Parts: sequence; C-alpha cells; structure tokens
Amino acid sequence: MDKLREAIINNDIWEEVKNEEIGSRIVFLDSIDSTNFKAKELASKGYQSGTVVVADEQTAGRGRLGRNWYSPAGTGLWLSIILRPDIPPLDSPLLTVIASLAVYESLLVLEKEPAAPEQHNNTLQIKWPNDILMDGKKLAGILTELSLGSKINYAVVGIGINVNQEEFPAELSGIATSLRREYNKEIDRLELFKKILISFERYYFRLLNNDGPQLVKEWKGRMNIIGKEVSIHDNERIYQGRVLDIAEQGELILESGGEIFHFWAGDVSLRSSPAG
Ligand code: BT5
Repeated sequence: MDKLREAIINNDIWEEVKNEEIGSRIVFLDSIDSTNFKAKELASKGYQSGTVVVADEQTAGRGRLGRNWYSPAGTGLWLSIILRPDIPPLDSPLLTVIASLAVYESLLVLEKEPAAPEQHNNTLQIKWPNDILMDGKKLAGILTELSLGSKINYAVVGIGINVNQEEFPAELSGIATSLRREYNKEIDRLELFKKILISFERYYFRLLNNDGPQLVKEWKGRMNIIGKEVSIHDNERIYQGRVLDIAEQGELILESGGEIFHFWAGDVSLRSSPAG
C-alpha cells in the first residue's frame, strides 16, 4: 500500500508532526474531483479548523478562475486545509502568503539533501501571488477560497505540488516541472506532507499572532520581482509597468503610465522573458 495513504488511514501522522491544529483531522481519498470542493463541503458541515483533505488523484483539480489543475494519481500532493482564522477578511490574501512560505520552506529542506544532480540550478522562487517555481517552471500552485460573512466563516487553502511526475502533457511541458524531474529521484510524498503540515502551522500561528507584515516581508524576500518591468493580466485587462513593491496585505503595487495600481490577484509575466 502507498505509504501516504497507509499513514493517514492508520492515523500515524498526528502523533509524528506534534501540531496543535493543522492536521488534527486528515481525510484521505483515492480519487476526488477536487480537494478544495470536498474541503468546502466538509467545512460547511462544520468540520474543525485544521482538517486536511488529501487525494491521491483529482479528476477536476482547479486553479484560479476555474482553470484546470493537472493532478494525476500517485504522483503529487493534492491537499486542502480548512481554516477558521480570526483575522479581518481584508487580511485573507495572507493565507496564500503563509501557504507559499510553508511550501517553499518544506521544499528548501529537500534541496539541502544530498544527491541533487549538478545539471540543475534548483533555484526555488515564489512567484506572486500563488506559485512556487523551480528554475522558472511551476512546481506548485495555491488556491485559497473563502466563505465570507462580516467575518471569515471558513477558508480553504488548496495546495498542489508536483512530486513524482516524470512527464507532463504537451500543453504543460514547457511551463511545469516536478521534484522528480528536478532532482532525478523519487521523492517521499509522506515526508513532504508532514513537513508541510509542520511548517504551515508555524506560519499560520504567526499570522494569528499579528505577524502579517513580517510574513509579507519574508514572502517578498523569496521573490525576484521588485523593480521589474512586467505585464499583469487582470480582469481581461493587461497592465504594463514597473513593480514598485509588495505591500502589507500582499498586494502588488505597479507604476504604469504615471499611475499607481494595486493588485491582489492577476497573472504576472516579466516583459523581457515571458515565463511562468
Ligand atoms: C494555481 O492556479 O496555480 C492553483 C493550483 C491549486 C491546485 C490545488 S491541488 C489541491 C487543491 N484542489 C484543487 O482543486 N486545487 C488545489 P493558477 O495560478 O490559476 O494556475 C493554473 C494554471 O497552471 C493552468 O492554467 C495551467 O497552465 C497550469 N497548470 C495546471 N496544472 C499544473 C500542474 N500540475 N503543474 C504546473 N502547472 C499546472
């Protein structure tokens, strides 16, 4: 039996990660349309904050704006975390910030392990607002969804990481990569999953303890975008300009044609090298 499935079904993970909240309940599914859909359904039924939904395969994995997220069986980490954070709705972009910091940190540990092949640079980078790239190709994506009233009723933070895919479909092969491809070896999904739960909880508790501005600083430090000339596709419009900063709620500040724009979402490409 697959180690990840076995550990979840046997309830081994909670003991090992020693978290207080994240992973306090873990639901494993062999196949599901989308772990985010499932997590939203469970959250609306009252499942506790910290519940994690993990699937071996997603048949309708989702990116932002209803895009597809390719999630074949046995190869990736496809998971969604239910949260009930007591933070203002305006701070909700920070949930994506902490998720990408947690993924980044968990992958960085891997990078320090020996046996990484020399032919790759293995440069990890966060790409605003929701991607983790390695050598410019997308390794992981995050999709945060909210149920809002005057407060956040619940949030679902979906994380997709390409772990052991050897190949990608033609339309993704130029833009996507996996840990397997970058390191030339099989990566243990269970170990990576545990690292993510531990790291996510640490960042999450910092967020709840009003450490948002510092978290954004750390996030910004893992990007390479300030001062760059970029195009941003947002709501059917394309804005071209220079990135001035990433501000306190994680929003990107762009100077374009003498005007200043704030973006909370959007697809960014560098104007000199349209990657990602
Ligand atoms: C994202 O959207 O990057 C968010 C992806 C979130 C996936 C997780 S998996 C667990 C949870 N359950 C879900 O249903 N979703 C979450 P976006 O920035 O919109 O990027 C989507 C684009 O990435 C697609 O249009 C493709 O171009 C590309 N793409 C699709 N599958 C990919 C993959 N496996 N690896 C890299 N790129 C991919």
